[in-house]
Amino acid sequence: MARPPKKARVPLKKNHDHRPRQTNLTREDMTDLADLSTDERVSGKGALTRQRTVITDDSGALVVDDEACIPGRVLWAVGSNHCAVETERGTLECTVRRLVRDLARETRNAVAAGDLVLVRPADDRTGSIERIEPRRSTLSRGQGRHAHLIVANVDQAVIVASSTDPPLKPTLIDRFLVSCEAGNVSGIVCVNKADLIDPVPLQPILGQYSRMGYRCLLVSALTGQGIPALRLWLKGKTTVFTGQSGVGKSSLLNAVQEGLSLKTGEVSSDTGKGRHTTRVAELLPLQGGGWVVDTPGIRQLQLWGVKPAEVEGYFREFGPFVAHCRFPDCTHTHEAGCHIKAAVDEGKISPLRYESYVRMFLSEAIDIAALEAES
Ligand SMILES: Nc1nc2c(ncn2[C@@H]2O[C@H](COP(=O)(O)OP(=O)(O)OP(=O)(O)O)[C@@H](O)[C@H]2O)c(=O)[nH]1
Ligand SMILES: [Mg+2]
Ligand SMILES: [Zn+2]
Repeated sequence: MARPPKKARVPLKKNHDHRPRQTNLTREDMTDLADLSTDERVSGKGALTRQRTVITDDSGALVVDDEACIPGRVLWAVGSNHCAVETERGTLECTVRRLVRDLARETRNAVAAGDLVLVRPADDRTGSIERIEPRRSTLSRGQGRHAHLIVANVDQAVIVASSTDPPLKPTLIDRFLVSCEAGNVSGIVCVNKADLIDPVPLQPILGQYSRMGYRCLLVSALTGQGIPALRLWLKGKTTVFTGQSGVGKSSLLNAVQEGLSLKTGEVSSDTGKGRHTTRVAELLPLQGGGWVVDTPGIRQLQLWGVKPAEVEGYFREFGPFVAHCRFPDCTHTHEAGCHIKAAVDEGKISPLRYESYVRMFLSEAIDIAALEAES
């Protein structure tokens, strides 16, 4: 028998996490201001004590009026309060209930493409998201003190890099792989623009990922090389395409399925960088079954929710060696008796991967120190 709902005190997002801007208000700022006038009761003791009593079920999920709500899946979301949700009544354009937004304390955006939600329809075109269901996987990135949730509930991520133009950056691939591991998403390494290079020098890099158990593919959206294999891997799954701007994520998706007609853009001849052609992460159905999410390219990937000491755990190939380091809290950066460093010297761990590890370990440590110094 279902247990009765219970009351819980929950902390909410602070009202003023950042200094309010005085001018140039964007549409998002306007909705935030409109929210301030709601009648929610807030403790008078300042932002730190802002809490509210909510009704939850056994699993801690918000109790909502089931009769008035229907389940759905977020196809795309812009900011925290505007999204499209696919439901049995068609696609509804939705806002997000204020409490749901306030409960998303860690993330800048309350909802993301792929989120499973309960919607209260207002009419046959619009509605309001009343609850977000627990996520089985996420892909997020840090943005200062907050996370930006890129996508939720995907099975796998195709980490797209280009062989050149923009140049291949193995350390960025490693960052994406760590981010996938941390979010419970299975990572696939996909190097695009195979038509522009001699593939031989690339083989050792792809080989290193294959040996670790990651699926890898050298493809060309232009010539179609590798596209049938990619199509096969996407079938029946929900897959996000992620990577730097200009590597060809949208072009690959267009090659996988004619008719997607995603907008693609030139790589700047001055900077060698993409121009951020894709603006919003959007869930799209595949004809053969499955879903894909095209995402805007990102320049830098700041990890989220990964402490420096946890980074080693996301480097799969370190597993057999870490327990043998002389010091149990070895950071594998400078310590004597470090078996990770020994494995690098003996050719058992790739020096490129080790370099990525050290960079990630140090940058996470620096980021955390900076945030602590700020507060
Ligand atoms: N030569 C070659 N060019 C490609 C290939 N794939 C994509 N391009 C070109 O690379 C440029 C960028 O492609 P997009 O598909 O827009 O890249 P994106 O990763 O979606 O970029 P953002 O949306 O900005 O993140 C375009 O000019 C494409 O024509 C390829 O396989 N070979
Ligand atoms: Mg794109
Ligand atoms: Zn060590």
